[in-house]
Amino acid sequence: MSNLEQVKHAIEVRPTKPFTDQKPGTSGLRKPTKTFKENQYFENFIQAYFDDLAERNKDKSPTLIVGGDGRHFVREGTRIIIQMAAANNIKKLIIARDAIMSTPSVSCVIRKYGTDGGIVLTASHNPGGINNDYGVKFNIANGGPAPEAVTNSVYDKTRQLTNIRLCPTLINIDLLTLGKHSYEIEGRSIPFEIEIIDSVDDYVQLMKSIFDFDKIRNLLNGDKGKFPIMINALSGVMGPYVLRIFHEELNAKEVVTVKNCENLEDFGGHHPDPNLTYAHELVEDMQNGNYEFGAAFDGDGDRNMILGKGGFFVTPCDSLAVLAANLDVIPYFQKHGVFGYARSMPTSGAVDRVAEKSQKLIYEVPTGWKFFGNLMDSKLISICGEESFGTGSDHIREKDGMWAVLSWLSVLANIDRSVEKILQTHWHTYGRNFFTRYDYEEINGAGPFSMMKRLEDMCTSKELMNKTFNTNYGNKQYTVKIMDDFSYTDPVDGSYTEKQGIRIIFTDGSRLVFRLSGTGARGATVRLYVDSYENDPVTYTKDAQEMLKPLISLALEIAQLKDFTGRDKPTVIT
Ligand code: VG1
Ligand code: CO
Repeated sequence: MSNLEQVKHAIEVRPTKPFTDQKPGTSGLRKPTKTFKENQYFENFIQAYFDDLAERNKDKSPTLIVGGDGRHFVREGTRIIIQMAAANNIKKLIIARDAIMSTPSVSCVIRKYGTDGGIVLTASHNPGGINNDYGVKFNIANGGPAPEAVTNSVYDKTRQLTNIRLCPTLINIDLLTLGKHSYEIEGRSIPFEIEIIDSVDDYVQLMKSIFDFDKIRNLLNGDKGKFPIMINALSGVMGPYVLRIFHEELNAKEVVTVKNCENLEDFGGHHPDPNLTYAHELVEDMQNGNYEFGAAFDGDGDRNMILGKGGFFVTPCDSLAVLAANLDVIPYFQKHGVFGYARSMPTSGAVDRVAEKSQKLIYEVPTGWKFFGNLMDSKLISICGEESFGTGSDHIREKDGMWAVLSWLSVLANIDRSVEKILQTHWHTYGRNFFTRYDYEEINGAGPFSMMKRLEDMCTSKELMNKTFNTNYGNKQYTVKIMDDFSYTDPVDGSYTEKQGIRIIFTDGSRLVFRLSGTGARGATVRLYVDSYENDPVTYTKDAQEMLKPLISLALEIAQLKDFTGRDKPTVIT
């Protein structure tokens, strides 16, 4: 279905004032929703992106994907992008039905349709609604988040912007009906095209080409009996994907209980971050022991949390390691082979053990999925992950919550029907990395910055080198081997990124990491990461918080965290 309107739409050049604070963080630009809606803040950022895109595509009119996680202002934002794209020489926009598309799905369709990139309207795990957060993320032609060279260049443009360009008469576009439309724009030699697609279809097709759906169906309700599971979408974007895959494709309505699968503009008040604190509903549901497996996703569907029976928690670091060790049960990897692995710097070294044993390469990159793209494009890695509940592979260039869940179900179908047993076996083979993350969210004032500055100075002065700390826990002692501010040189394009977090590495291999979050929209969030390796099997059943107590107290002491932040306990413990 294609229709060419006969009216010509005029381009308006509207004056605007530049903003100084449109610097994208770890994953796009995130601000309070109200900030985006006021004073053409959103329009300015989009215009700067189009200006940058024009510079990169001198001989070409780009085609882009547009979609968002359904939060407040995603649909309106999409309509603004339509008006602006038409006036900025964009050839075509491919838009998800109702403008709703998960982040992994955007990556999937950028690659499938071979477009020049995409715009994702999401603040991901940040809460949504008029009183919460909004965000904009740009993806490039490989389907992944724009690298810093691009986001820095867009940022430069935001600070010089004087005009925005739009076609104000391009209104009432039907975003609900699949089809193609074409519009004549004054002063343009080619028409402007819009195509509305069903992104769930494209994504499901990709999943069916990766996994053995028959085997997963058989796990859930087959010859070995029923395997009840619980999936909670936290009212984010994943609802339609969950219902389609579990209830339709896998035909497992009877054994797959779903919650919060209706996508709501304020996520039903949920903080759509799948961790033990914000997804406590899933934790409680699992604790009743009726489900063998549980999973939750974040607002835009790229994160996942995996739980076993009784609420047994799989840390994202272990999830990455277990999947890395068992990729050969998944048809996609049987066909394409497994290259190396990668993790973000704060992620525990569990996957490193798997790499060592299987003699594969392992890369350590700064926090943020954009750093994995080059490694995947160059076939250096097949799977990668972050401690922040992100796991993914080279099937796309974003982390992928549903992919992680289907990977886990594949492992459960092939290796052992118990999540906990899979972990125990894994630890007995590789040893166990105990890991925790403490988040101190939304701190006002300069404290967190002063704290980080002091830690940076301690790296420079090397004052902690070889220093031994006694702790109040038995006779546990730690001696500092390395203290530095993490930097990274991309092995593919040589790009250099610095100041990515303070690391303190002790002689026994334990690590402390301190970072400031780059995704918060108000105040500063301090993250403390603790990682410690044990290979004595009596420890494997121990509680991570108990095991890590000496290191945590040492971290708080070294950083003088309470003095700088005024907080005596974290907002979230993972
Ligand atoms: C956080 C996580 C990081 C993740 C990023 C985007 O960043 O730590 O691992 O890649 O969020 O995830 P920061 O800078 O706040 O620590 V998502 O799902 O919110 O796009
Ligand atoms: Co996300």
